[in-house]
Amino acid sequence: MYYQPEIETASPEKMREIQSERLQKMVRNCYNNVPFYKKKFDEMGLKPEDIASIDDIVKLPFTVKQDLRDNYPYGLFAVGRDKLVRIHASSGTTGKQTVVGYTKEDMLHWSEGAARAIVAAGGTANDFIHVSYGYGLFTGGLGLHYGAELVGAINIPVSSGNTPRQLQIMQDFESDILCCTPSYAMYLGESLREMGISPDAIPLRAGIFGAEAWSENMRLEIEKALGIKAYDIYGLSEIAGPGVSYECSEQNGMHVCEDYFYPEIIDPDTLEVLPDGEYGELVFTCIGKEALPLVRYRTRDISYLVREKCACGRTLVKMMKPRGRSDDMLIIRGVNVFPSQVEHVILSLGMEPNYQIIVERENNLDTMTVCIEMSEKFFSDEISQIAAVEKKISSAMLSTLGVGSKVKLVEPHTLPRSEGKAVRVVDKRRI
Ligand code: DLL
Repeated sequence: MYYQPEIETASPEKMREIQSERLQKMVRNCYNNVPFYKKKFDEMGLKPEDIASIDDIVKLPFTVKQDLRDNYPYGLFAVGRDKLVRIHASSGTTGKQTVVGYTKEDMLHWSEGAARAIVAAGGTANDFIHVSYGYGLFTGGLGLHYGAELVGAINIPVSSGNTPRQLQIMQDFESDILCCTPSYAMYLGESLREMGISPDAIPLRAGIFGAEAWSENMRLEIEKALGIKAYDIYGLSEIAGPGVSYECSEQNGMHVCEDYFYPEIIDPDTLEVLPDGEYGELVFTCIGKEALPLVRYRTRDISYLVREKCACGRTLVKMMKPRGRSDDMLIIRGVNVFPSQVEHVILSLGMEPNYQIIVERENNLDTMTVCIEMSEKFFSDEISQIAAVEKKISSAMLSTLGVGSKVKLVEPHTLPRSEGKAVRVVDKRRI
């Protein structure tokens, strides 16, 4: 039920002790080995000795993605080549990619996070773990891969792509737990249905899905399409990779591996730390990391923290499903819109989660068009009512988002499918 009960169910006092000790060590590492941090601390008149416990974290400066870009590729590393054992990088749709590095110890801690996630999703040493996250510089594939091996489970490193082959392997190799993005899980479910295979015919029992924001409704769709329990997993390459936090049997918020990755929620404008339960920007400090010890890294992800003992028995603080990223947030005629809100409306009206949001500017005015794919059934049964359904979705969208949008129902299989992270927004204003 737990992978490391001594940590996952530790008392708050014990956890603070671990965090305080690790933070002090980390700050010394930053000061002595990363010129970028030494300069920052000196400018603030801050010495490593000023950090005596985890409460002193608020004295430390923030780090942002641009700092990694400015110091590309290895400028923020605290160790030399002799201690590094692995490099990963984030795809980086804008600007340079972000390069991250790990020592042997870092690899172990990251793998422990992924192992905790697998066990929390019900995985055991007897399970076949089907890893369909991409392998390579992206942390998804290799993150779950090492996690599965640490659990002692049987890892099937399929990587992404070739959907019919994925389904064949799932059936023939008896995969128990599937690991991929939620949008790819949905696509696998859709392909099963098209091939006339019942979800009961595949042995899968659970899935560990993350790397992008997904709604509760999407969880229900996936669970139905694949006949499994769907668990969320969160992570980012700058901090480690998948397994920074993970869901348990309660499927309600992700336990943060706070012994390695200390979370805070801040107001992105004032940079003040917000109390538990309030939405804000998630910030992590890599208190257990040697190679890339980032201090108060601003993730841009919008979430909130819950610090109650969970029914699963874990005491680790929970972060609730990220609502999206502050940089994914669209501002449509002055109104803030998250793609996840659009997804919520679409799914709550019984449509399938194949949609794309297109934002344009006409005569200096923002316009938002939501293209939603019809299911085969809908397409044949209700073709005469398309205009009425579009109107219904559009008015639901207006009342939820507070801004008008055009809704366009499109034919089945006309929107692009993704084997990794889905592209939900096409913002032509920036092109
Ligand atoms: O996506 C690591 C990962 C791989 C996580 C596999 C989970 C599973 P990056 O490519 O660096 O790393 O992207 C990190 O993805 O800041 C979030 O915006 C988003 N993200 C990751 N997991 C979730 C999740 C990997 N469960 C960025 N829910 C993060 C919402 C997520 N967003």
